[in-house]
Amino acid sequence: MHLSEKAKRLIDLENRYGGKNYAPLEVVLTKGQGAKVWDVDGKEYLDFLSAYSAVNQGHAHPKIVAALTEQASRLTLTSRAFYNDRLGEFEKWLCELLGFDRLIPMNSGAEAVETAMKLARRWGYDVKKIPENQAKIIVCEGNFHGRTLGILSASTDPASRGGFGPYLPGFIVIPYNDLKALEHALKDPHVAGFLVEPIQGEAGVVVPDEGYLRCAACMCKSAGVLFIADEVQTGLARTGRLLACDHENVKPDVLILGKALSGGVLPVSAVLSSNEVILTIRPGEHGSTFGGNPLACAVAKAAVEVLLEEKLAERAERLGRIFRAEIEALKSPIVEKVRGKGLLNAVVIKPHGKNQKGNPKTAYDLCHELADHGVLAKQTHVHTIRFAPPLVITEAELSHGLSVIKQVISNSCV
Ligand code: IF1
Repeated sequence: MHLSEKAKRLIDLENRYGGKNYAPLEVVLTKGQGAKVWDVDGKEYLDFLSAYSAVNQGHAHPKIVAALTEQASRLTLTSRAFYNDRLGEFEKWLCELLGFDRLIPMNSGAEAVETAMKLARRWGYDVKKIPENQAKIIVCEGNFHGRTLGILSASTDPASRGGFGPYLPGFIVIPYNDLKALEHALKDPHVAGFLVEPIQGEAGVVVPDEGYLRCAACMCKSAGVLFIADEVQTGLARTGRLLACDHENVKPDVLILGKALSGGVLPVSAVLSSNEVILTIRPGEHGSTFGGNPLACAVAKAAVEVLLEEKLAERAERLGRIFRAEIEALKSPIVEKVRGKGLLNAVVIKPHGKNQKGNPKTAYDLCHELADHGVLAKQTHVHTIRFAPPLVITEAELSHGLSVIKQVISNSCV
């Protein structure tokens, strides 16, 4: 990839002064609009990552930006020491939309997951009467719920977890998409919750068998265990329904939202549940300076309204089918598999040919070639490329993106 002096300088700055906890593709972005982004040299790209599904509504959505600027000039933060005129209205609106009694607002996805874990434990002690310090949460192999110490204690990914011990106890790890394993784990009377992604994102967009979520929720109910859906990535229209759980008509006991809850404008997350669960945490027992701030509430309400007004779930469903069908129709010898739901898709690439270093080409090499040709996507693990454009992508843009992707795949085989 050719880099301008300006791009090089900016990359060098990050490399020199930032922590090295990321290894980004060498593209330096400066502007975005809808499904498009531009780099500092004016080159245009189609964004097929959407900041890991945070920008479902598209970059710089006028309605969300208007809500942001209007509210920013009036009142941004009060802390929860006082009431504000946006939080209650937002809570009522979102709870009624999604059918929950209450919510706790947080900022990042990880904080919302931590909140859900604390709620599960507290509910386990107060309501289920699990003996003190014995509560357990069931999680799945290959999970990704964020990067806090609590969450990485539940992780099975050596890169997320390794070298950060000691770990928090109280997790039972079972294989994903395995109801027998869940049935067995639920026999433990100290289990408070089952925390699960409706589709595993980081694991490579792993879609469970049809019926898995419905059966899992049902089994949790019989066992008196909270079914906790981490919809931070799958939620809010990405998979072709407002929630991925809606595909199976499952209503989680605890729902975790983040990312697209703000359309990628601010970190806004939330945990939604029943009175019975949420009210187990009392004043002073949980919170955050920024959680529920008026700016976040104004932005989040606008962001979710955009999803509904523009029917972005339906759009994701329709365009997702086109995406998968076109990649499958290529019948490329290097495409092992195409999977996903709505506009959360992954293409598994077989190692093939040789890259500049003389090694077989992988998803990583293809992501570089895609970027050269104006399509931004990100590999996950070695062999999988995730494709998740903003849901506002037009059919013409999708078809242009697909022609680039197909061309890069085809050229890469020879
Ligand atoms: C990074 C992956 C995506 C998530 C689910 C909670 C969180 C995430 C299901 C935490 C976050 C991110 C974080 C991002 C990479 C990314 C990711 F590849 F790691 F898996 F999206 F696919 N639950 N996912 O996917 O939310 O605290 O980050 O707001 O760079 O770590 P957060």
